[in-house]
Amino acid sequence: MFSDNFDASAGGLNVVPTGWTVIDGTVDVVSGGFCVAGLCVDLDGSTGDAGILSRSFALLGGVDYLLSFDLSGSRRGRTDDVLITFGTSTRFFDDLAGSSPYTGYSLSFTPGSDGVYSISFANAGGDNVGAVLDNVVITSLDGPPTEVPEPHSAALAALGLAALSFTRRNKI
Ligand SMILES: [Ca+2]
Ligand SMILES: [Ca+2]
Ligand SMILES: [Ca+2]
Repeated sequence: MFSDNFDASAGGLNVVPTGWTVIDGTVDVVSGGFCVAGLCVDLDGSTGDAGILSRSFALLGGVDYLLSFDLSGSRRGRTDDVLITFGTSTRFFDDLAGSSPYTGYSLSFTPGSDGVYSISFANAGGDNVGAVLDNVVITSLDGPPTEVPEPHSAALAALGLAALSFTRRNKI
């Protein structure tokens, strides 16, 4: 339902990637060997105050969502603490080594109700050298019903009704 490889953002120091919000501090949009491909984000900008990269989404209650992303160490020797959040789910990288290669990580979240929820990537500290982020993707594990091809809809609906009546029978 969402993906951004940052390649459409403008590169530069202390810039905000297109469509994102940077709270309290700055990030850099960098390129070349820092990235999986194209452009990516150094989570600690160039103002001595690491940013929190954030973005909000309207999500449906009860649906399982998966946030996945590629995260690398700073590639400049320093270690970094990085906190990732997705709704109420969190994932913390404690002393992520500068040499830690790009790795795909994920974080799942199931909203309790329909609403607007955020993802955020926060690098601790502010030495202008941060962990590097590329390829942020959110998928809905349940899949929207609109993706079901038409001819199968009726059959699935019938199956759903059968399951419902089965459930009801079992409750008695
Ligand atoms: Ca990229
Ligand atoms: Ca930086
Ligand atoms: Ca740092």
